[in-house]
Amino acid sequence: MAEANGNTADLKTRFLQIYYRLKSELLEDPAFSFTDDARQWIDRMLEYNVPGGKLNRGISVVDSYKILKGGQLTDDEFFLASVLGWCIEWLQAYFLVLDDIMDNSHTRRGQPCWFRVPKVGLIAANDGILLRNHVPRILKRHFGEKAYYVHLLDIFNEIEFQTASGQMLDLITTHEGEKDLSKYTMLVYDDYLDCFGDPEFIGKIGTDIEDFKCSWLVVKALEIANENQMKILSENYGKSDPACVAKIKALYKDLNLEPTTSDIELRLFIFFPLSKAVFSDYEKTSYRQLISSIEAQPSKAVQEVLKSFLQKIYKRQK
Ligand code: DMA
Ligand code: MG
Ligand code: MG
Ligand code: MG
Repeated sequence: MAEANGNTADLKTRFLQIYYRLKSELLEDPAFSFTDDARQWIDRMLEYNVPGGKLNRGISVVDSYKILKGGQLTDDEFFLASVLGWCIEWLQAYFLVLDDIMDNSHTRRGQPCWFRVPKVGLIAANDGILLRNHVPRILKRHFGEKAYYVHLLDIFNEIEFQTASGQMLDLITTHEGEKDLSKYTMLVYDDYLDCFGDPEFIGKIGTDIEDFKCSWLVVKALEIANENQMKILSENYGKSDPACVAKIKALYKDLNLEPTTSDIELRLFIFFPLSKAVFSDYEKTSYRQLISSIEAQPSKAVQEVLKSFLQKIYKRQK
């Protein structure tokens, strides 16, 4: 019963050890006789794409299981929860490898995107498919005999469908925006850190402005811009020229769309809520709304799981 009673660093180390076991199992998969070159390729591809993120998603599975069980996990329970957590990390790696190709991105998790690595290129598209196919192989090996096996397969299919549909919306919406920027409304926006996140810290260089993405920032800017600012938006949004990108970022700052992060600003915000902290205001209101819908959940344990997710992402900087 010597489960992860230790600190967060221990938990992460134990979680990572399970990744190495899963990787070796895949490299030795009896269903396919890999050549040494193939094995090396997969090994390098997995190392490059799977374990290098924050691991929030994967570790959340372990944390949630602990909350729902209401106590510490046995070694077996910890192992199975971690395997499932790694399946989510594998799925995320699959989405990211393909997303970076589609978004023409430069860096991810502090290194060049996989498709930008010499001799990888569009082989990355097949690597993405392989990553996705590793998930059911891992599930079959570790959960194949469980009564709930089919439910696990089903939920991964559901998540993939939802995400791919979301990706499609994100991608085809840019065609609409190119035709008419006013089509970008609050019903269709996405991302914030892409523009104001520090690339050193978030491990990736944002490309939403260049890619004509319908982000929260451009939607809000369209809502509050004056005629002159509107002209700047329509002339510079969606262009890869760094000078155009800089003009958009400067405009966002003029419109007070940058977050207020210092204590002083936050205190000012509390006393003068009408100050122009547009994003921070929005972030706070959303947080309160989420907390009240979580508290409307009948199960206390489910409330706790959802709150632990929210704590991980509220005021996130990466
Ligand atoms: C899509 O969003 C990401 C996934 C994994 C569905 P995005 O392109 O904004 O992500 P990122 O900013 O990390 O490239
Ligand atoms: Mg992207
Ligand atoms: Mg994307
Ligand atoms: Mg993004």
